Amino acid sequence: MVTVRPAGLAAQVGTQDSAHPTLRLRSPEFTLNGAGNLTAWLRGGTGSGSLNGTGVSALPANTTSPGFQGVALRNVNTGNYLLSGKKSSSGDTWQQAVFTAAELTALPPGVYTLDLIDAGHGGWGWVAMDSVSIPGTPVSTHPPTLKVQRWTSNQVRIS
Ligand SMILES: [Ca+2]
Repeated sequence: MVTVRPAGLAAQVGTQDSAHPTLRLRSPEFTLNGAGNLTAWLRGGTGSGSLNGTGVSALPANTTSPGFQGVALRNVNTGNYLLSGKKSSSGDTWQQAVFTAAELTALPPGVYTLDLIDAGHGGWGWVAMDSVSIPGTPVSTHPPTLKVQRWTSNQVRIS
């Protein structure tokens, strides 16, 4: 089990719906171990679309309105997102994104990361994440660290 909490991408109060470079927060690498569902609590907007089958390199450099806002499971070997999840309704209420054990079992073996992605702006153009549970085994034995891949100083907060 890999547990990463809490973490989120959020802008300064009053600017959270503004356009920005696409933001990506990446978990440590892990292999899936079949120990249940992968879950992540999300808050904010639904954004739009799905990243299933999308290459990481195909992510837009900058946000669109709407754009994808949620989590996606990245196969490190191929560089493709195989599953993605987002909220079903925009708002301050926390909702859980779930990749079921059955969905995870159907994936090719390999090394994965879970990415939180904010590629959207406009109304409810922000997303936050908390209490992530990954049925996986860390690739590294070092304590996990969180890395923000792209950011500008006033648009990311990790707390
Ligand atoms: Ca945003």
